[in-house]
Amino acid sequence: MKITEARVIVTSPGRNFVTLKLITDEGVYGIGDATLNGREKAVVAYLEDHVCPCLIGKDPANIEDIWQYLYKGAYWRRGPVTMSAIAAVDMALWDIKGKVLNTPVYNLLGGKSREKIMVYAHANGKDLEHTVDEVGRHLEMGYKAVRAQSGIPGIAATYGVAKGKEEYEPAEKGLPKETFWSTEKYLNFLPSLFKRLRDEYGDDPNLLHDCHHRLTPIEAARLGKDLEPYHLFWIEDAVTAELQEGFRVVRQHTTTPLAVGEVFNTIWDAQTLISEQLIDYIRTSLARGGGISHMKKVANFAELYHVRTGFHGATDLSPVTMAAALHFDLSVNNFGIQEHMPHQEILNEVFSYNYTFEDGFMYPGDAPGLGVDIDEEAASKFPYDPAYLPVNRKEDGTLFNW
Ligand code: EZ4
Ligand code: CO
Repeated sequence: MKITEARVIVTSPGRNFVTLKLITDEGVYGIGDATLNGREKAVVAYLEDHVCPCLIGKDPANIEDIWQYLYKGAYWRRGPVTMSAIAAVDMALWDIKGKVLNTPVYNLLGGKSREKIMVYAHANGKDLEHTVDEVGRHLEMGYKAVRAQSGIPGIAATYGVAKGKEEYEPAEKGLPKETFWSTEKYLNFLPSLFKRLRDEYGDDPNLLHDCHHRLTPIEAARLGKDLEPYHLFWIEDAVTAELQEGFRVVRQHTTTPLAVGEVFNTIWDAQTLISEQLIDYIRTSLARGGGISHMKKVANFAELYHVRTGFHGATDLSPVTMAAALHFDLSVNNFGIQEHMPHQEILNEVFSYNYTFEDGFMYPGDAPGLGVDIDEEAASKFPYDPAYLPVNRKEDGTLFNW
């Protein structure tokens, strides 16, 4: 079998997605997600100009060899653009292998390690009471785990809070929007939200929170300690992790579990974090971390150090990544939790998928391969719509982490 064509499909049903389709001489094809939020066209060019031509004529069965060819063969290693492109190729190859062998991808990854996959939902509100209501609404929908993000008194707009009734979508049309931030106001407010949530809903629900890279290690340590009475499932991205050793400070001070890694690209971004047991959950999605082949190695390495998976699953990850993640989550022993943000209804005009949600858990389905498809004709009706993630400043104007 040979790859005869590699097509990059850019479409915007509600938001932008980049999808790679690999077609073989036997008619079997596979698809992969190459969406890099706010930098989509860079991955399109990387794929079209530098990756697709090299794939023609290759045997799609040799997934590991093709992965290494694209990683080592480029000489220039790592980075979000390169690794997103490699991830898309890798997902498409696993999809093809599953279709050729007529079996779902989870079967190729060692089979089922569990029956169902716990997912967490996003609840957010403009203020504390609104957020409490939204958490309740998601618990009523059956979710066993809910992430709570709230508007903060004195801060005009913050990460994770939706403007209208739709799901939170940070990328906005036009040039990057600028928002303003106060760590002091945030740290003073947040424990009161989780106190109120425990008072209202008791000890059972798994509660999560995303700090979105806005704290220093010692600030994260304070937050972790303040939240200990409310036993969160995790705090996410408490600190940016370019300096992996920074997490030692957080870890020394708090028993609140720590999750990080949605912006990581390879194992080398997490090697110290994992081997020193500085985190509890690794969040790198298959789309950012070079696909199934590389993230399988990361998960297996993490397993040695009691670190579990908790993959990123926001709306900028397409149904292809969601499906691939569910196959992966079902198969690895050290699965922890999966993020789940439903896509907009209109996306269903372009993508079809087999995964399902029921009572707080998801299932990848048993279709051969990943069980996802893209309707290219429908996709062409939704042209690329440039959008950027916001830029964040402190109240005095200092450029800060968004
Ligand atoms: O800001 O996916 O946990 N989820 C997140 C997301 C990210 C977006 C960036 O593209 O942090 O909301
Ligand atoms: Co996050």
